[in-house]
Amino acid sequence: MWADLRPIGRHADSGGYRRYAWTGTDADCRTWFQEQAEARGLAYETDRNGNQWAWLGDPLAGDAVVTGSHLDSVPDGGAFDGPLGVVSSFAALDELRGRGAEFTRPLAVVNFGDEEGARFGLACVGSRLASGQLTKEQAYDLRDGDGISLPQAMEAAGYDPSAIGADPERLARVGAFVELHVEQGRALDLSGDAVGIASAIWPHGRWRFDFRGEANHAGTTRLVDRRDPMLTYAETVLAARREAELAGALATFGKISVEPNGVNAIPSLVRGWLDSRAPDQAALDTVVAAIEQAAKERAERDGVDLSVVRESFTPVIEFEHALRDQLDKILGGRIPVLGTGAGHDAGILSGSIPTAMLFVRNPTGVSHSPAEYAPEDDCVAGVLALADVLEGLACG
Ligand code: HGY
Ligand code: MN
Ligand code: MN
Repeated sequence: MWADLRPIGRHADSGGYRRYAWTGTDADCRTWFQEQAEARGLAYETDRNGNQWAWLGDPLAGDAVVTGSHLDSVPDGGAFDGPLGVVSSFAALDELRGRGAEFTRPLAVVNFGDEEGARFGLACVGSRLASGQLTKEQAYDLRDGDGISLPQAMEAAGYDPSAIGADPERLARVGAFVELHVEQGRALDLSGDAVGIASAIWPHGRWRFDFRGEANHAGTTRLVDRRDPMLTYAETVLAARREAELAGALATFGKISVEPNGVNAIPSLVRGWLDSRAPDQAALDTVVAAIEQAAKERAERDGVDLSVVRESFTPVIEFEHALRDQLDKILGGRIPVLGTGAGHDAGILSGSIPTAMLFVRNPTGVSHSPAEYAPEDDCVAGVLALADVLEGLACG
């Protein structure tokens, strides 16, 4: 399975993955998922929001145990973030069949669409739509960098965008959703464990800062006459680091767009995207407000107009204790329980259905990078732990 998926969307130069929502690469990932489902005799379907489901047993029984993750990536992302959860779900099913497990509840493997939000800027679109946290109207307003709207992209990929929206009937089928994911940090490496259980997800969001100045000639405009938005942007990035340290939070400006983006032209517009996360809402509010304030003050000094728009936000997620403790019990109570700053579909869905997460050790902690890696024996440990959990939940 892993070898079949590996080449899809991998960029030869960087070795990173470019699997963006509703592109040809996304279609290839979806074909891979459908083939894996059908090869196992699972009933395959795509829901109104483009999430893929592979069912064993009666989906309408109402207490299905569902596992899976996402296949899309950030720009030049790693091979494991998302795919490890989907591959491990099919492999865990194979393991359970090998054990001769008798299922007393339906089982499903799911691929949630557009988890990373790399193309349209909003994280977890598939699960947000299904759970009603993103309305059809809001989704219709999403645009990619070329101005293509989400519905246009879906249509071009052969999907009917008019049907997107909350899907309570589908979520009512799910009794529990367990997502296995490569850890995006080093807690398991430091504790010496191959597998961990998630406790919570930090509150986190994405804000777009627009710095509007005045385009001008780099070679003839006196410094005092400039309204250069690049200066304001630069000061804001440095302020983000200072304020994050002060607040015990995280702040990253990882994406920028410049107009006209010419070497010899003072920009008219600089757009910078802030990703900020913190252990609690108060710290997150403090750090973002402080960064906005620093940007405002510098913008006044530079004669630059500033606007800030929050494009994506996920409040703190505390995974349901009953299901988390069930996983802990099934796995023998020896598995560490750890928090994370990374967002996941299991987090988005936790308000609608019981959800839980298993993490697999990432020895370097590196993620959202071609260098992301998890050793095979740890991945196998993850599959076996997931198989134990699914057996404990669906074969009881
Ligand atoms: O950004 C995140 O936390 C996740 O990878 N979508
Ligand atoms: Mn990710
Ligand atoms: Mn992920």
